[in-house]
Amino acid sequence: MPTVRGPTIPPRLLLTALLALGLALAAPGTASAHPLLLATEPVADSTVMTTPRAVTLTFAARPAGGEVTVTGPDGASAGAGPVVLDGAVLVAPVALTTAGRHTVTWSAVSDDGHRQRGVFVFYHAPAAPPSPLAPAASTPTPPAGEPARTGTASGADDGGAPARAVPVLVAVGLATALAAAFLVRRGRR
Ligand SMILES: [Cu+2]
Repeated sequence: MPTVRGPTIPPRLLLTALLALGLALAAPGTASAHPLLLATEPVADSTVMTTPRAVTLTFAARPAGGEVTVTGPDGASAGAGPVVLDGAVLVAPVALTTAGRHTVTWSAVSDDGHRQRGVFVFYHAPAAPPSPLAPAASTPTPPAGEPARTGTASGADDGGAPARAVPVLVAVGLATALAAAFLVRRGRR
């Protein structure tokens, strides 16, 4: 009766097949390590009324390196310093002196050496023409001796301090609750 033997799969063969499937699914994981661009600031195709000091590109994972060039409507570079990698964010300092269409050309390198490239534009439409004599009132002047930081970097730092206080409060609350429970138990004996 050959039909009885047909559907019976040896457990060892099934295990081997499952392992092979697992390996096949795990293999493309290297492709997902490529830095995926999540967001940019300014947003692509947007119009900015302010005068940003940097163009930032946020990736899903920290790239091994990257390059960003920003050019103004006249084709001249709007770069104002070396591009730095801040975690998974590429920060390109800029000095926007001309209103109009700006082009951001970027590339990012993943750990395996593969390079991804992209281009996007944004439009600079300042409410008032930028003047070096009238600094923006909203921009605090860093104290002398402290290096100036980019908007994104300082924003992340500012948000970090209160967030760190929360686990401490939770820990104190838990310790108090445990001590109270312990005292109640002892009191009942
Ligand atoms: Cu790759």
